[in-house]
Parts: sequence; C-alpha cells; structure tokens
Amino acid sequence: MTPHERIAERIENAMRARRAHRSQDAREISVETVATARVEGSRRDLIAALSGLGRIERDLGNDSGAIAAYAEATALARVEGEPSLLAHLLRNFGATHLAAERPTVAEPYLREALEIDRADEGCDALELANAVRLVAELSERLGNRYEAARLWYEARVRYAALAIAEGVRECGARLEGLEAAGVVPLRGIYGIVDRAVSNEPLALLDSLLDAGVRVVQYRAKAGVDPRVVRAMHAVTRARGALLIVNDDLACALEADGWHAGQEDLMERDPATIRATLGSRIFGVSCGVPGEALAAERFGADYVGVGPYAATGTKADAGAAIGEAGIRAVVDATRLPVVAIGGINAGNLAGVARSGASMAAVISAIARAADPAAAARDLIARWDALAR
Ligand code: 3NM
Repeated sequence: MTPHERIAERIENAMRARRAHRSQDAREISVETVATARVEGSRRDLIAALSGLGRIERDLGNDSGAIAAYAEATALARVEGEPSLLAHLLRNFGATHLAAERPTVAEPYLREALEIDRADEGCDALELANAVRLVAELSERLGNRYEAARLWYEARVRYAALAIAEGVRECGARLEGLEAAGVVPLRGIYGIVDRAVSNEPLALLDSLLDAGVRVVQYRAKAGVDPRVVRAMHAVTRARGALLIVNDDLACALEADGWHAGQEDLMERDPATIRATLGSRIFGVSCGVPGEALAAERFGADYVGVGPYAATGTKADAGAAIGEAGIRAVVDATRLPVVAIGGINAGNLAGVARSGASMAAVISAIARAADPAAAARDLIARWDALAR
C-alpha cells in the first residue's frame, strides 16, 4: 500500500465510524490520520485528512477544533490551486461559523466559495444551488433582506430546474417569510415619480400606491429636494411600499434605496457605495451585459435596462433596444432586471416575454387622465402575463 492509499483508507474508516455514530472513534482515527499525512502524505492527502477531521469536530460540537482543521486545510488548498476543493473547504469553514452564530466571521468564506463556484463552468448544479442557499441564509442573518430574497429566489429556481421539491419548498417558505416581514418583492410595475413630468409628486405617489404599486422611484434631474423625499418616504413606509431615490445618494439614505446611472458610479467606489447603503436597495442602469455583470460583482440588487421602446421622457436615452435587448441582459445576469423606456399597456407583453422582473413606467401613468386607473391596468396586465 502506498502512503496515499493508507491515508485514504483511514479517512474512509473514520467516515464509516462517523456514519455509525461512533464519533469519538472517528475523531481518534482522524487525528492519527492527520498526523500520518503530515509525515508521509502529499499536500492533497493532508487537505483530505484535515477536511475529514474538521467535519467530525463539527459533529462533536468542538467548534475550535473544526475551525483549526478547516483553517489549515483552506490555506493548503489555496496553495494547491484546485478551485472546487477550495470552495468546498471554504463552505465548510463558513458553515461552521454560521452554525455557531458568527455570521460576520462566516461571511468572507461563504461569499468566496460562491464566487468560485459561479466562476467554475464545471461546477455541479446541485453544489451551486446549495452554495446559493447557504449565502441566502447568511445574508438573512446579516440583515441584508433584499439580497437574501434575491438569493432565496435564485436558489428556488435552481432547485426547480433540478426537480428537487424539498429545496423548492424551503426556499419558497423563506421567501414568503421575508415578504410577510415586509420585504417587498422586486417584481411587477415599478412606478417612477419624475419631477419633470409631475408637479405634484405626493399626489402621484398616492395614485400609484392606491393602484397597488409597491416599488416607487423619485427622480428629479434638476435636483432632489430632501424634504420631498422625507415626505414621500413617510407615506411609502406607512403603506408598505419602497421608495428608491434617483441620483442623489445622500437623499437615498433617507429612503429605501438608490438608483444610480453608470456616470454616478464613475465618481465613486461601488464597494464603498454598497457599504454606505447597507441593506438598502442598490439599483444600477446598465446599457450592456458587461455592465450588469460588474453590477453583480459589486453587490447591486437590480439592474435597469433601456430604452425598451421609444421614449420622449429621457432625451439621451438612445435607440430602443426592444425585447431582444432586454433579454440579452436578463440572460447575462442573475440580478432582477428592470426594463424601462416607453413602456405602456400596449407593449407590456414584450417586457414580460423578455424575462424582465419589473417594468418601470413614467409617462404612461403620470400623463394619463387617471393615473391610478392607468397604473391599476398595468398591474392587472402584468399579473396576467407573469407566471
Ligand atoms: N431611463 P417613460 S428611459 C428614465 O433607457 C429613463 O435608461 C431610460 O420614461 C433608459 O416611461 C427613461 O415615460 C424614461 O418612457 C422612461
């Protein structure tokens, strides 16, 4: 028997003892195996032995033992340069901290593991679904409720594709729990109160909320008035809706989120913005799939894409990109996509077909004779179109 075979056999023996609930035996075998691997084994043998020991220490509730084993195994796996092995160890390491109610310690390990799995084309689909679910759990414990909702949703889609009913059920229940706790789903009609179109932003806000719109943006290109933001936010908060502020980051901190254009990001470091916003929503306008991928990396909650159709509301919006243009971004990102530009009752079906999660509307509501009726009609149409 080669040293590698001997070590592999002992690891197997330890795992057999673990499965037979002989945890103390399993631990003794594992400690010896690690000692042997240090002397005779390759780096991979030692990683495998430490990983087995970490798992057993976790079973025994020996937190510090598990962490010591995983810390060493993870450091060795970095040197080894095998991504799936490193992701596996980081995840176990992070899960140990998470189970011990230390989400902030777990965070970098679990996030890095998910990043590695996402970048790995050969990653097993179930492994990836589990990785997403674990980070959903993490972000919920950290209080990042919108990120948690997005990840529970993604995990549910992944389990559904694998026909894993248990996973679909659990993720669905977690999403419902968040929604019951006041997390507004980023789906449906996204109403924009644009100061250039509406002289009475609070009256328009009332119409939107009366109609059932739950995500509202305040847009004032000539300058956002913080008093208007405060007044609007008092209303949205009381009525269970979200207020997102366009452009003005300081004012967004008085509301539920910030919507940025690419130019707003150039002046700032996106990671700092994410930290500044905390658990508030961070939306970013993206023209091309590459910008959406960047937004994903720095932790945006949704991406805005347009113009879907010709619009007279934004002079520099550019040419309409249509259903195919929206779909190109939907296909490139796992973030919810908000389609915008020239959307009305007549062309809403194409927005739904494109896979966008939300349709953002200014003039088709604000310029209608009866804005509440127009918004209600759009919501009814969307609900009939969206699965
Ligand atoms: N952004 P309406 S189009 C604010 O393409 C905005 O990024 C766009 O107004 C983009 O619903 C647009 O009246 C205007 O067309 C949307």
